[in-house]
Amino acid sequence: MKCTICKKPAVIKLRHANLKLCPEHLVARVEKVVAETIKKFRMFTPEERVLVAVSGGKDSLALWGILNKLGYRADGVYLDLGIAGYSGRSREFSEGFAAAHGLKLLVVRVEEELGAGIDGLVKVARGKACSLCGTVKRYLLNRVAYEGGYDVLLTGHNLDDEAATLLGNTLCWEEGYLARQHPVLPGEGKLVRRAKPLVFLSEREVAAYCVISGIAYIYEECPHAAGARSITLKRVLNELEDRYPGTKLGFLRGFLKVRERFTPPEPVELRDCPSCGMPTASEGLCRFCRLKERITRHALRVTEDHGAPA
Ligand code: Q46
Ligand code: ZN
Ligand code: ZN
Repeated sequence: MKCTICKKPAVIKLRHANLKLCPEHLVARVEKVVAETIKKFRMFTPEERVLVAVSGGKDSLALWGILNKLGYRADGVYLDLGIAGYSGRSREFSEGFAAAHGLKLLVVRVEEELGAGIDGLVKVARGKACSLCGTVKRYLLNRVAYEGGYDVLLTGHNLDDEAATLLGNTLCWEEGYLARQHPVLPGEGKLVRRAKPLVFLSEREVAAYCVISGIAYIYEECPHAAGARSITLKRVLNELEDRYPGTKLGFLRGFLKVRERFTPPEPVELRDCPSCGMPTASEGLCRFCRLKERITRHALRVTEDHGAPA
């Protein structure tokens, strides 16, 4: 197999792009796609302060590395979620990458902010682990970005992630979620702009980029991911992609074209949470503060039970 561009030995075949690429041209393609996506969707400018949500996985570390190479001013933020057998390792990879590249990494421990990590939270709160974790991550990442004065918060969602989310939202006709699915969401008040510069790159391309560039990342999946709906959606899309190359890219690109025809839902009025001051659509406490309260109440009950005379 030869590289479509230079005819040297190719290491990857990208059927959806009709390309076979050598290491050098794979790296060049990935960086070019990211640079073009940032410009096309006006995600941010070189003058703006960028914060990358870093998980220790291939996508976020590749993204951080690429931004650095492209000359953007990007710091990282790592949320230590408190997930046994996963958080410690993912933190090591994140800190290792930051140290090796001389980059600034903010580390936030969920347990310190919430009173418990995700493993503790799932024991006391109703809801699935990933849904609770999603609430905590969205809240803390936004708050860190806002308090740090960053212009934009980036996540490493790739094409496979985006296509799976889109399929999930389409199957249930989740109009609100569909209206908000876009490579860049503008900021407003205390909600910081969010963007996903890897959405047009497949998981395979990003993994190959990391291997070629010598980026060490965590291979293990979060233990809570087992059985998640997103994994089934990805498997279905992979089967389609195998048979009809370009399915995922066409699905996402087509959606972004027709999305403009959808009527956006009425904007939700946001208020400041009376406890933390961050924006919320609820009348009272924001969802994060409600979870925090639940954990505090649970901890108090446990202390009282243990402290009560027999
Ligand atoms: S970290 Fe959190 Fe993911 Fe683990 S609990 Fe689910 S959402 S799977 S990306
Ligand atoms: Zn080549
Ligand atoms: Zn709050």
